[in-house]
Amino acid sequence: PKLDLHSRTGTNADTLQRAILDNLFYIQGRFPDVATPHDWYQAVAYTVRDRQLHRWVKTAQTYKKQKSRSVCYLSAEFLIGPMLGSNLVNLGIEDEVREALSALGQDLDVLLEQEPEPGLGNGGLGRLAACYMDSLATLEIPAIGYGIRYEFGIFHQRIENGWQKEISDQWLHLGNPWEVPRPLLTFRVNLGGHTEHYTDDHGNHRVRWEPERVVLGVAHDTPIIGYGVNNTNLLRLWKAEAEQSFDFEAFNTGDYYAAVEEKVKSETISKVLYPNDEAISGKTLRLEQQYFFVSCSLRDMIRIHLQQEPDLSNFHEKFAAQLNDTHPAIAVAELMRLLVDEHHMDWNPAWSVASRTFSYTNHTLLPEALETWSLPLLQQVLPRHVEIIYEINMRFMDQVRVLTHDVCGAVTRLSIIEEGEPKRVRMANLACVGSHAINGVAALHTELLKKTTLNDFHNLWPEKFLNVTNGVTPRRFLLLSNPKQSKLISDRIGEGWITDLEKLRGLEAHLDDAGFREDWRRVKRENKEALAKLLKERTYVDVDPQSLFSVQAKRIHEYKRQHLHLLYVVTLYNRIINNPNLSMAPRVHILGGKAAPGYAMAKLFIKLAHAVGEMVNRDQMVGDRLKLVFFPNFNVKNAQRIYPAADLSEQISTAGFEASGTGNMKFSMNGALTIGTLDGANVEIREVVGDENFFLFGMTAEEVVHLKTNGYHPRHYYDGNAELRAAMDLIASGYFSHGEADVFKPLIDNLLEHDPFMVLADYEAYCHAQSQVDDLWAQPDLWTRKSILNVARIGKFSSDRAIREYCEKIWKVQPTPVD
Ligand code: DL6
Repeated sequence: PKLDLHSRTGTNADTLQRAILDNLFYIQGRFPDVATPHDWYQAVAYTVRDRQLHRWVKTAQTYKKQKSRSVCYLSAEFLIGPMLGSNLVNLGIEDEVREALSALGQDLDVLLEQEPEPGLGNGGLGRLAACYMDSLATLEIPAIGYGIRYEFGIFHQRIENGWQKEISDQWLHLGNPWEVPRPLLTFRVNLGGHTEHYTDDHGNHRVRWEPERVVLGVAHDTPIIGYGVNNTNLLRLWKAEAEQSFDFEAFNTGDYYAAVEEKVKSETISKVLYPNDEAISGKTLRLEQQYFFVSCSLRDMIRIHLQQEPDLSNFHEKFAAQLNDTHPAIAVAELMRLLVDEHHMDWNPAWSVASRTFSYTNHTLLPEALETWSLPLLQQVLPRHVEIIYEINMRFMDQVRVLTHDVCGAVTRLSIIEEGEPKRVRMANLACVGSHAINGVAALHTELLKKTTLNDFHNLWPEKFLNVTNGVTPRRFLLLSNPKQSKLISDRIGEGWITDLEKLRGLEAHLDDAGFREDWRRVKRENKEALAKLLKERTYVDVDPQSLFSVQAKRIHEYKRQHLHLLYVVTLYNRIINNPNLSMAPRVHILGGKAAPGYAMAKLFIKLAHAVGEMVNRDQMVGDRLKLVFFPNFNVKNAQRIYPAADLSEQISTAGFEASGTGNMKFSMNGALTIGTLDGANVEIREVVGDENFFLFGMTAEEVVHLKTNGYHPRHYYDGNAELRAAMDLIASGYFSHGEADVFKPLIDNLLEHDPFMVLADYEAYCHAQSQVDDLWAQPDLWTRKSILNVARIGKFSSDRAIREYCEKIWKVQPTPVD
């Protein structure tokens, strides 16, 4: 009787129950007696997706009718994480689904565990794109995320004997209930070959690209629903397929392998995500990936535009396209090719359209991380684009010569083409030239961009530069991942914070309520108990949830300085060995993160973490005073269980190297205090939470540069600090590596001889800040107050705020609510 017969997509528990069973039968051909937890998970996922599709159709109709300007977020990575939990939260039907499932004898929490993680990104940049998709939908902004449907996402990290082993990620193996394949929405993408210039019947100069091969891009759509709204945007990912699966001629002549070769070669393009979070050079496949998704996306945008408009002269009024770093920067040349070669626009109006369409976000200052492609490689894969890039550059250089008078060689540095053998194409320069706005991802980062990496561009076009500090979605990283803290907050200040994170400020009024602080402590303890249980399951290490949990979870990189953290753990160990009765704050140090497979030093950090952990954790003398655990396979799913349990967030990169960081925001949002340098968004986090609620240490970005310029001698710090020396000597002695002193020699030698990220220079200040942490830990009630204040003041770091800024300052788009 309670069935909602009018709506196939109703959301009361009875309708949901019926829908789950229907999907189990009619989509999967299973029935309850034989259904596995994974079958049930899929049935629920299809049920949720139906409700999203319902809203999605309404959304598409609304956007079309209102001719809304749309954001197109072009990104080679979307680290979206598991979808079921967040979709339930955003649709607001978690309780109803739970009820429906329990009537069917199923437990939602068990089913949530069944979902494989779509690991379509490496880390910060990809996760940021996913947070932004959530906020765009929640803010009712018409948007499409365009990217690649990698068959294999970021590898799974397995630990063998302390070393990272990469296991391929077969996330699509059992099917993906969230996506809707669109086999008819395809584009043919040219690769290789040559160009032919000719004059058409009207005397116009035209160019034809005769490709060496053609690959099909097939759209796969994932609906992204906003929180508490009907707006459901699209994440459109492209899968590469062969144009024809078989070369029949080869097949008929008996050469079966040759016949399937083309298919395999074509599909390779979307086969695997490159597991590097820095630029990858010299890989033809990577360049093909970038071009492939950009070309499909732009042509899709053109297709949508021409459904409503007679021509492309106002394309930029319909779309704002954001280049998420330089990975999609070839879009500048591709849009010019499409407009000029295929749609026969003149160069100047085409350039005006293109440069008003694009804007570019930079995510790194490291010069070595800036993407460049060798000209011969580009020529081989994209011959027409090389011509177009030359044309863009020639016109740009003419402009530059006039504007700069080539003071101090600015022309050479601004050129899109880097001279050398071979010549290279600088993708950041192409992105800057082709965009009307350029932004960094934290205030400090943007300032440094203007002063250093993109200084010449800033001198040329100061008005193009602006900052949009990153943000993270509070739906996934607080409401979903920390239900207990969320409830505690909502019980006090209502639920408004979920879509207006500044409302968390209301918590400050409860700071003096001892009962509230007690509840706050209880929630943190329960979250730590849950993590302790998980750590035991995954690593077999017992940790005491009463200890201080100090966590560093992020990609492994020298600039992020996991080795500084480890040196401190070894220092604590030495202190205990030297003074067995030492009274200290009991600590559990937790590290997690993946290393790029070819990054030997980063992999050595992982080995060191395990080696030290192995000795420390089993040393009876140490007992519960100190533990070191490496949490394997850090990904979105695991992150959601780690953030809520952290007391201390380790954000210890060398100042001037971390563009922003977003983990720092997630930890703080979950009540952790930060120990950190003045780097990236740490600066702004400290500003809002208050200096007294943040453990600051280390050199500033300016001091780092100053020291480097004046000659940095790491040995000086080693010689001058007995504890540092003892920690390094212990590692170098082979104590942690079964007597094999060579294992960590590259790391120790590197620190003593080069130490490019000035670990030794910051060591003492770091240890000092850690002592301040201990002092505060000894005053639990004061710690709790500071933890509450961190949460209360973290509102700025919602991705909703960041997206609002992009909308106002760069994209000029307005919300289009869907009834
Ligand atoms: O802007 C998102 C994020 C920043 O918070 C980090 O500071 C920065 O390191 C990161 N960059 C990347 C580069 N990746 N790739 N591929 O993730 O971007």
